[in-house]
Amino acid sequence: MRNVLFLSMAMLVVMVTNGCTKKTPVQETPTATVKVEAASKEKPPEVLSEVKVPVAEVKAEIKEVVKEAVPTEPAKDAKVEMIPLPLELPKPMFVGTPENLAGIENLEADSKKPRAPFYVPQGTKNLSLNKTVSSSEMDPITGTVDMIVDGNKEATEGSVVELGPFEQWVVIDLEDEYELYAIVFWHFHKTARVYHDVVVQISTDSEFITDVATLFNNDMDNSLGLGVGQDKHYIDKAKGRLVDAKGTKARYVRLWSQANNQNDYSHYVEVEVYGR
Ligand SMILES: [Ca+2]
Ligand SMILES: [Ca+2]
Repeated sequence: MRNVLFLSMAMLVVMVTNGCTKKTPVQETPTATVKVEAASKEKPPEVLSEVKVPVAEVKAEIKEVVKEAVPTEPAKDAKVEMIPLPLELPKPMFVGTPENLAGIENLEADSKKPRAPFYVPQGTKNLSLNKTVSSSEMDPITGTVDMIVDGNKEATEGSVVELGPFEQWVVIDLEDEYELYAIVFWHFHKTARVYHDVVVQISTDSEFITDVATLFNNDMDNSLGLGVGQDKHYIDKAKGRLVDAKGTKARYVRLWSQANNQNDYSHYVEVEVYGR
Protein backbone atom coordinates (compact mmCIF):
# COMPACT_ATOMS: atom_id res chain seq x y z
CA MET A 1 0.00 0.00 0.00
CA ARG A 2 2.81 2.47 0.96
CA ASN A 3 4.63 1.49 -2.26
CA VAL A 4 1.50 2.18 -4.32
CA LEU A 5 1.04 5.58 -2.63
CA PHE A 6 4.72 6.54 -3.21
CA LEU A 7 4.46 5.49 -6.86
CA SER A 8 1.29 7.60 -7.40
CA MET A 9 2.91 10.71 -5.84
CA ALA A 10 6.02 10.24 -7.98
CA MET A 11 3.86 10.05 -11.16
CA LEU A 12 1.91 13.15 -10.06
CA VAL A 13 5.17 15.13 -9.63
CA VAL A 14 6.35 14.03 -13.12
CA MET A 15 2.98 15.01 -14.71
CA VAL A 16 2.92 18.43 -12.99
CA THR A 17 6.51 19.09 -14.02
CA ASN A 18 5.81 18.16 -17.68
CA GLY A 19 2.60 20.23 -17.65
CA CYS A 20 4.42 23.32 -16.42
CA THR A 21 7.14 22.91 -19.03
CA LYS A 22 4.59 22.76 -21.85
CA LYS A 23 2.54 25.75 -20.66
CA THR A 24 5.45 28.21 -20.24
CA PRO A 25 8.05 27.71 -23.02
CA VAL A 26 11.18 29.81 -22.65
CA GLN A 27 11.10 32.77 -25.17
CA GLU A 28 14.45 33.98 -26.43
CA THR A 29 14.91 37.64 -27.41
CA PRO A 30 15.72 37.75 -31.18
CA THR A 31 19.07 39.37 -31.78
CA ALA A 32 21.01 40.68 -34.77
CA THR A 33 24.75 40.67 -35.20
CA VAL A 34 26.15 44.20 -35.37
CA LYS A 35 29.73 44.66 -36.54
CA VAL A 36 31.75 47.24 -34.65
CA GLU A 37 34.06 48.82 -37.25
CA ALA A 38 37.10 51.04 -37.04
CA ALA A 39 36.48 54.43 -38.68
CA SER A 40 38.97 55.18 -41.46
CA LYS A 41 38.70 57.49 -44.48
CA GLU A 42 41.42 55.77 -46.50
CA LYS A 43 40.95 52.08 -45.80
CA PRO A 44 37.81 49.94 -46.04
CA PRO A 45 36.14 49.44 -42.62
CA GLU A 46 37.90 46.95 -40.36
CA VAL A 47 35.67 44.73 -38.21
CA LEU A 48 36.87 44.95 -34.61
CA SER A 49 34.22 42.83 -32.94
CA GLU A 50 30.67 41.61 -33.26
CA VAL A 51 27.99 42.21 -30.66
CA LYS A 52 24.47 40.85 -30.36
CA VAL A 53 21.86 43.64 -30.36
CA PRO A 54 18.10 43.07 -30.03
CA VAL A 55 16.46 43.19 -33.52
CA ALA A 56 13.93 45.78 -32.35
CA GLU A 57 16.76 48.24 -31.61
CA VAL A 58 18.41 47.68 -35.04
CA LYS A 59 15.06 48.25 -36.80
CA ALA A 60 14.53 51.49 -34.89
CA GLU A 61 17.98 52.66 -35.96
CA ILE A 62 17.30 51.90 -39.66
CA LYS A 63 13.93 53.69 -39.46
CA GLU A 64 15.66 56.81 -38.10
CA VAL A 65 18.21 56.85 -40.96
CA VAL A 66 15.44 56.46 -43.62
CA LYS A 67 13.49 59.34 -42.05
CA GLU A 68 16.48 61.65 -42.40
CA ALA A 69 17.23 60.65 -46.00
CA VAL A 70 13.76 61.46 -47.42
CA PRO A 71 13.14 65.25 -47.74
CA THR A 72 9.73 66.39 -46.57
CA GLU A 73 9.28 68.78 -49.54
CA PRO A 74 10.86 69.07 -53.01
CA ALA A 75 14.14 70.97 -53.13
CA LYS A 76 13.51 74.63 -53.95
CA ASP A 77 16.42 74.82 -56.36
CA ALA A 78 15.13 71.87 -58.44
CA LYS A 79 16.18 72.58 -62.01
CA VAL A 80 13.50 73.72 -64.45
CA GLU A 81 14.29 73.05 -68.08
CA MET A 82 14.84 76.30 -70.00
CA ILE A 83 13.83 76.60 -73.65
CA PRO A 84 14.22 79.37 -76.24
CA LEU A 85 11.11 81.60 -76.28
CA PRO A 86 8.74 80.14 -78.92
CA LEU A 87 8.49 83.47 -80.76
CA GLU A 88 7.54 83.71 -84.44
CA LEU A 89 8.52 86.95 -86.09
CA PRO A 90 6.53 88.70 -88.83
CA LYS A 91 7.98 89.34 -92.28
CA PRO A 92 10.37 92.31 -92.29
CA MET A 93 8.87 95.13 -94.37
CA PHE A 94 11.27 97.98 -93.90
CA VAL A 95 14.49 98.17 -95.91
CA GLY A 96 16.78 101.17 -96.09
CA THR A 97 17.92 103.79 -93.67
CA PRO A 98 15.53 105.05 -91.00
CA GLU A 99 14.66 108.74 -91.39
CA ASN A 100 14.05 111.64 -89.02
CA LEU A 101 16.35 110.26 -86.34
CA ALA A 102 18.15 113.57 -85.83
CA GLY A 103 17.58 115.05 -82.42
CA ILE A 104 16.29 111.84 -80.79
CA GLU A 105 18.07 111.68 -77.46
CA ASN A 106 19.24 108.48 -75.83
CA LEU A 107 18.73 106.38 -78.99
CA GLU A 108 20.23 102.92 -78.90
CA ALA A 109 22.52 101.83 -81.77
CA ASP A 110 20.64 100.34 -84.71
CA SER A 111 21.43 96.62 -84.95
CA LYS A 112 20.75 94.48 -88.00
CA LYS A 113 21.58 91.30 -86.06
CA PRO A 114 18.78 88.93 -85.14
CA ARG A 115 17.93 88.76 -81.45
CA ALA A 116 19.86 86.17 -79.44
CA PRO A 117 17.60 83.34 -78.16
CA PHE A 118 15.73 84.40 -75.03
CA TYR A 119 15.40 81.50 -72.58
CA VAL A 120 12.23 80.85 -70.60
CA PRO A 121 11.04 77.89 -68.46
CA GLN A 122 9.44 75.01 -70.31
CA GLY A 123 5.67 75.48 -70.57
CA THR A 124 5.91 79.22 -71.27
CA LYS A 125 3.43 80.29 -73.97
CA ASN A 126 1.66 83.34 -75.38
CA LEU A 127 -1.10 84.07 -72.86
CA SER A 128 -2.48 87.24 -74.45
CA LEU A 129 -3.87 85.81 -77.71
CA ASN A 130 -7.51 86.95 -78.09
CA LYS A 131 -7.73 88.22 -74.49
CA THR A 132 -9.69 91.38 -73.59
CA VAL A 133 -8.01 94.71 -74.37
CA SER A 134 -9.04 98.07 -72.96
CA SER A 135 -7.51 101.40 -73.88
CA SER A 136 -7.44 105.12 -73.22
CA GLU A 137 -8.75 105.26 -76.83
CA MET A 138 -11.62 102.78 -77.15
CA ASP A 139 -12.58 104.23 -80.56
CA PRO A 140 -9.29 104.14 -82.49
CA ILE A 141 -8.71 106.17 -85.66
CA THR A 142 -8.09 102.93 -87.56
CA GLY A 143 -8.68 99.34 -86.46
CA THR A 144 -10.14 98.03 -83.21
CA VAL A 145 -8.33 97.32 -79.91
CA ASP A 146 -8.93 93.55 -80.17
CA MET A 147 -6.54 93.56 -83.16
CA ILE A 148 -3.70 94.19 -80.68
CA VAL A 149 -3.94 90.53 -79.57
CA ASP A 150 -5.39 88.83 -82.68
CA GLY A 151 -2.17 86.98 -83.60
CA ASN A 152 -1.61 89.04 -86.77
CA LYS A 153 1.66 90.90 -86.45
CA GLU A 154 2.35 91.50 -90.14
CA ALA A 155 2.88 95.12 -91.14
CA THR A 156 0.30 95.03 -93.92
CA GLU A 157 -2.50 97.47 -94.67
CA GLY A 158 -5.33 97.07 -92.20
CA SER A 159 -3.30 95.28 -89.52
CA VAL A 160 -2.38 98.35 -87.50
CA VAL A 161 -4.41 99.99 -84.75
CA GLU A 162 -3.98 103.76 -84.67
CA LEU A 163 -4.73 105.53 -81.41
CA GLY A 164 -5.14 109.29 -81.13
CA PRO A 165 -2.48 111.90 -80.31
CA PHE A 166 -1.03 112.62 -76.87
CA GLU A 167 -0.41 109.96 -74.24
CA GLN A 168 -2.21 106.66 -74.75
CA TRP A 169 -2.32 103.28 -73.02
CA VAL A 170 -3.64 99.80 -73.67
CA VAL A 171 -4.30 97.16 -70.99
CA ILE A 172 -4.48 93.41 -71.64
CA ASP A 173 -6.36 91.28 -69.09
CA LEU A 174 -4.89 87.75 -69.01
CA GLU A 175 -7.94 86.63 -66.96
CA ASP A 176 -5.74 84.95 -64.32
CA GLU A 177 -2.41 85.49 -62.60
CA TYR A 178 0.62 83.93 -64.25
CA GLU A 179 4.39 83.99 -63.93
CA LEU A 180 5.31 86.33 -66.77
CA TYR A 181 8.64 85.96 -68.58
CA ALA A 182 8.52 88.20 -71.67
CA ILE A 183 6.39 90.94 -73.21
CA VAL A 184 6.99 91.36 -76.95
CA PHE A 185 5.32 94.21 -78.86
CA TRP A 186 5.26 95.76 -82.29
CA HIS A 187 4.09 99.38 -82.61
CA PHE A 188 4.51 99.66 -86.36
CA HIS A 189 7.26 98.17 -88.49
CA LYS A 190 6.34 99.07 -92.07
CA THR A 191 8.54 102.12 -91.74
CA ALA A 192 11.26 102.45 -89.13
CA ARG A 193 9.89 104.58 -86.32
CA VAL A 194 10.91 105.64 -82.86
CA TYR A 195 8.02 105.90 -80.38
CA HIS A 196 8.21 108.19 -77.41
CA ASP A 197 7.34 107.58 -73.77
CA VAL A 198 7.20 103.81 -74.14
CA VAL A 199 6.41 102.28 -70.74
CA VAL A 200 5.50 98.64 -70.00
CA GLN A 201 3.96 97.75 -66.65
CA ILE A 202 2.46 94.59 -65.16
CA SER A 203 0.24 94.21 -62.11
CA THR A 204 -2.14 91.95 -60.22
CA ASP A 205 -4.32 95.07 -59.76
CA SER A 206 -6.59 96.09 -62.67
CA GLU A 207 -6.26 99.76 -61.61
CA PHE A 208 -2.44 99.60 -61.40
CA ILE A 209 -2.54 101.27 -57.99
CA THR A 210 -0.82 98.52 -55.97
CA ASP A 211 1.62 95.75 -56.89
CA VAL A 212 2.90 97.41 -60.07
CA ALA A 213 6.17 96.41 -61.74
CA THR A 214 7.58 98.69 -64.44
CA LEU A 215 9.55 96.54 -66.89
CA PHE A 216 10.49 99.22 -69.44
CA ASN A 217 10.43 103.02 -69.38
CA ASN A 218 12.08 105.43 -71.82
CA ASP A 219 10.12 108.49 -70.70
CA MET A 220 13.30 110.45 -69.94
CA ASP A 221 11.54 113.63 -68.81
CA ASN A 222 8.76 111.90 -66.83
CA SER A 223 6.04 113.54 -68.91
CA LEU A 224 3.72 110.57 -68.18
CA GLY A 225 4.29 111.00 -64.43
CA LEU A 226 5.25 107.34 -63.95
CA GLY A 227 8.84 108.11 -63.03
CA VAL A 228 11.97 109.05 -65.01
CA GLY A 229 12.72 106.30 -67.51
CA GLN A 230 16.23 104.87 -67.74
CA ASP A 231 15.68 102.83 -70.93
CA LYS A 232 16.72 103.97 -74.38
CA HIS A 233 14.70 104.98 -77.40
CA TYR A 234 14.80 102.31 -80.13
CA ILE A 235 13.77 101.83 -83.76
CA ASP A 236 10.61 99.69 -84.11
CA LYS A 237 11.29 96.74 -86.40
CA ALA A 238 9.89 93.35 -87.43
CA LYS A 239 11.68 91.64 -84.53
CA GLY A 240 9.57 93.73 -82.14
CA ARG A 241 10.69 94.82 -78.69
CA LEU A 242 11.21 92.12 -76.07
CA VAL A 243 11.02 93.08 -72.42
CA ASP A 244 12.12 90.68 -69.66
CA ALA A 245 9.35 90.11 -67.09
CA LYS A 246 11.59 87.93 -64.85
CA GLY A 247 8.86 85.50 -63.80
CA THR A 248 6.89 88.21 -61.97
CA LYS A 249 3.31 87.21 -61.12
CA ALA A 250 0.69 89.40 -62.77
CA ARG A 251 -2.66 89.41 -64.52
CA TYR A 252 -2.71 92.83 -66.25
CA VAL A 253 -0.23 94.27 -68.75
CA ARG A 254 -0.28 98.00 -69.55
CA LEU A 255 1.67 99.65 -72.36
CA TRP A 256 2.03 103.43 -72.66
CA SER A 257 3.24 105.50 -75.58
CA GLN A 258 3.03 109.05 -76.90
CA ALA A 259 3.60 109.94 -80.56
CA ASN A 260 6.60 108.93 -82.67
CA ASN A 261 9.31 110.57 -84.74
CA GLN A 262 7.04 110.77 -87.83
CA ASN A 263 3.63 111.79 -86.46
CA ASP A 264 1.66 112.48 -83.27
CA TYR A 265 -0.09 109.10 -83.04
CA SER A 266 0.42 105.84 -81.16
CA HIS A 267 0.21 102.51 -82.99
CA TYR A 268 0.04 98.80 -82.22
CA VAL A 269 0.29 95.88 -84.61
CA GLU A 270 0.51 93.22 -81.88
CA VAL A 271 1.40 92.55 -78.25
CA GLU A 272 2.38 89.10 -76.97
CA VAL A 273 2.61 88.26 -73.27
CA TYR A 274 4.58 85.11 -72.54
CA GLY A 275 4.23 83.26 -69.25
CA ARG A 276 2.99 80.11 -67.58
CA1 LIG B 1 -2.57 92.28 -84.55
CA1 LIG C 1 8.40 112.08 -72.24
